[in-house]
Amino acid sequence: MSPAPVIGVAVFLINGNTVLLGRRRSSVGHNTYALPGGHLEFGESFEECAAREVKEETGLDIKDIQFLTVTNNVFSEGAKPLHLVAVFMRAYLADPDQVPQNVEPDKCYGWDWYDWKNLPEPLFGPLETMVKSGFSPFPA
Ligand code: IPR
Ligand code: MG
Repeated sequence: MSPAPVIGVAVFLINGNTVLLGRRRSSVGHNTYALPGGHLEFGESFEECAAREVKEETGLDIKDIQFLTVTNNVFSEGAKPLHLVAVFMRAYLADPDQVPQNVEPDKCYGWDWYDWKNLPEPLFGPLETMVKSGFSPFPA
């Protein structure tokens, strides 16, 4: 039987013209650059999940958390099929002087700020799809 779809909340944490990305150590999307985020827990709002995941993964506190869009991602190839509903949020640093920490080094090689016009490669699949479609997380 196919596994149930999973819901992931990903956060475009915006700092000037840059966004925060980390290279994944996890098996899904291994070595790709991804936004902070993770699985939605029972009863959580998207905003609560965004704040919790960013804190758990980077130690950062965020503010002005807003829903941007949702994408439906089915990876049927490979040993472990995955259906990921990716909920994309936007947020800002609560304290602009706060520096990201690699709180979960088993899951990520480290966090850094990347210019939106000069993103690293390869990007995590769902993020790459959005970037290629011309999506921008910055306010119009
Ligand atoms: P966690 O919850 O460990 O941060 O999960 P994630 O970063 O692997 O993201 C969840 C979506 C997955 C299935 C790509
Ligand atoms: Mg995560």
